[in-house]
Formats: sequence, structure tokens, C-alpha cells
Amino acid sequence: SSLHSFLADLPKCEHHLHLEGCLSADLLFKLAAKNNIALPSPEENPAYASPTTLAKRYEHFDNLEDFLQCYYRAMRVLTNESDFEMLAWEYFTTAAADGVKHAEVFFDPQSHTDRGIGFEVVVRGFNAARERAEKELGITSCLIMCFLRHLPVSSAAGTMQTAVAGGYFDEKDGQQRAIAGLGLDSSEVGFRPELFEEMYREGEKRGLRRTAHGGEEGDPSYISGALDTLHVERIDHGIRLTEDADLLRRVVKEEILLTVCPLSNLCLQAVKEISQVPIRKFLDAGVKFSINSDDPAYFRGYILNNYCAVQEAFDLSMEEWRTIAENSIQGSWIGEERKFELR
Ligand code: ES4
Ligand code: ZN
Repeated sequence: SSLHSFLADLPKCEHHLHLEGCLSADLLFKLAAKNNIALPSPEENPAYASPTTLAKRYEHFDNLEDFLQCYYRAMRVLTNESDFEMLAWEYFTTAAADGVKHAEVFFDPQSHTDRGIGFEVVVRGFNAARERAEKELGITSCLIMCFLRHLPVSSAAGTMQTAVAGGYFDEKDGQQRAIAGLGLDSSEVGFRPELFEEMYREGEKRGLRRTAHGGEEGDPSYISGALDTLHVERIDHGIRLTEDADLLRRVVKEEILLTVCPLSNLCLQAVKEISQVPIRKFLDAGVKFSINSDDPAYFRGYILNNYCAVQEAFDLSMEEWRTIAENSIQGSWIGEERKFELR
């Protein structure tokens, strides 16, 4: 559409991006070969025959659970610090081409430490790419550590302890923290936010930023639970907020940012078409949101594709796009000077 170049040039902030969700079928095969990792046999899983068949497998997911199985299986090729760096670097270069200026990115430490990969290996690799992205691409970023809600709470508690003991949350002489915030992801329904109260309380005490996935597949009580118990500043997805008018008014009043991921919602069958993502409702009600890519290697596009899909479905005005852009800057976890630069 006519707004495509306007949207491409718009300075963007990304708030909902899983670094592990940037593992394309091509990169998976490349890393498997490099690390001598045997992929599933054709009998076990015919999708792993080639990068092409694997990419084809990613063209349809029944729901969140179906996707998550592919996502966790794929990660087994990530072994060395340089693998994590390469994965994140691929993200930052693509994001730069899409006009991303600031990115707050998720990672799932338990999905690696449970395979025997050291926590420090993962964080060092990701942070090496972040430093390079700031120097070479001008993209500022921060790292958000997510707890996997389908695993026992004791596993999340252990992860919190590892990060605390390793000093990853510490602010050292004006330097950025290695890990800036906490997130909560993976299977939502049946794994309530309240379970993770203790870890979030510890994080709040240490001055960490806080967000959680909620209202993606779960009902609005998963959103209110995260606000009340985890004291989150944002809700990731949050599309089912429309089902609770009182809660929606509270989200507006408290200026909670929703990190909406339209192509993800489409690919995981949360909506039948992009026009069912409640973009119009949120704009009209004054709900602040940003538009994000979630797991771009799996969901047919990075952030600009998400912006364009929204434009095609909703035909927003320049004024509305400026509001979206401003809210995504305002809702970023950065200082006023950086916000000023992004405007
Ligand atoms: C995720 Cl789309 C989505 N939802 C919940 N957890 C996730 N982890 C990676 N992508
Ligand atoms: Zn997500």
C-alpha cells in the first residue's frame, strides 16, 4: 500500500521477540552440521529431511502447543557461545533492515540449561551480539530472561538463583545490567502467573523490569493475575483483554503496554485473519500497544511484515501510526535521552 515506505522508514521499537524464535530452518541445518548434531531420522520426523521440508513444516501450526514442540526441538542445535551470538546477530541485522532502532529481546535459559548448556554460554553469546548491534547498527537493546511456565516452579527458582549468583542483574559502575528484565512464556492455559510470584518479587526487589505473556490463549484472568501478583509493567500479547471491559479500563488507566504480535496470532490460530486482532478496539479505547514479531523464523515475517499486515487489514491513518510509534517509544525501558533520539 501507499504507506509501505512510511512504515519502513518509521523508527521502530521491538518489545516481543524471542531470540530462539529467530532460528530459521537454514540456520538450524547449518548449526547441526557445524556442531555434528544428528537431526531426527526421516522415520522419527520426516520434516527434518532438508531445510526445505523443515521450512514447509513451519507453514502450519495447529495452536501454541504444536508450535512450541517445533520450537523446543529446533533449539538442540544451539551449543556454543558463538551459536547464540550468530542467532542474535541474524536477528539484529534483519531488524536493522526493517527500521528497528531499539529491541527488548526475550530468551529462555531453561531450554538450554536443561540440555546441559551453561547459563553463561547463552548470555555471553547473546550479549556479544547486542554489543556488536549497538556499535555497528546503532540498535540499542536489552535482554529479558523468561521463565518457562510449563516446567516446575522449582526450575524457575533455580534459574533465578543462577542469575542472581552470577551477578547478571547487577548494575556495575553505570553499565547496563546483563539482564534487564523478567518475562514469562511457553504454554499458558493451566500454568497460572501466580505460580511465579516469588521470582517476580525477587526481581522487583532488585529493580528489574517485568513483563509476562498473558491473554494469548488464556482468558483475561491470566492478565489480571500477572498485573496483581507479578506487578508486571506490560502484558505480552494480551489480545483477550477485549473480553473483560473492566480490566480493559484498568489497563488504559494504568498505561500498561500490550506487546501485540499479529502474524503470530494468525499462525497459531488465535485469530482467523489479521482483521480479528483487536487493533481498532485498542486504538479507540486508548489501550497502548506495540506491534512485534514474536518468533519471526516461524511466523512468516519480521516486524515490518507485521506493521504491513496491520496496515492492510485496518487501513490506519498516519496520525494513528504516529500514536502507535509514540506509544512504543514511551513504553520502552530506556532513558529520556534515548526516547528523545527515537522520536
Ligand atoms: C512463544 Cl508465541 C509464544 N507464546 C508463548 N511462549 C512462547 N515462546 C516462544 N514463542
Ligand atoms: Zn511470545
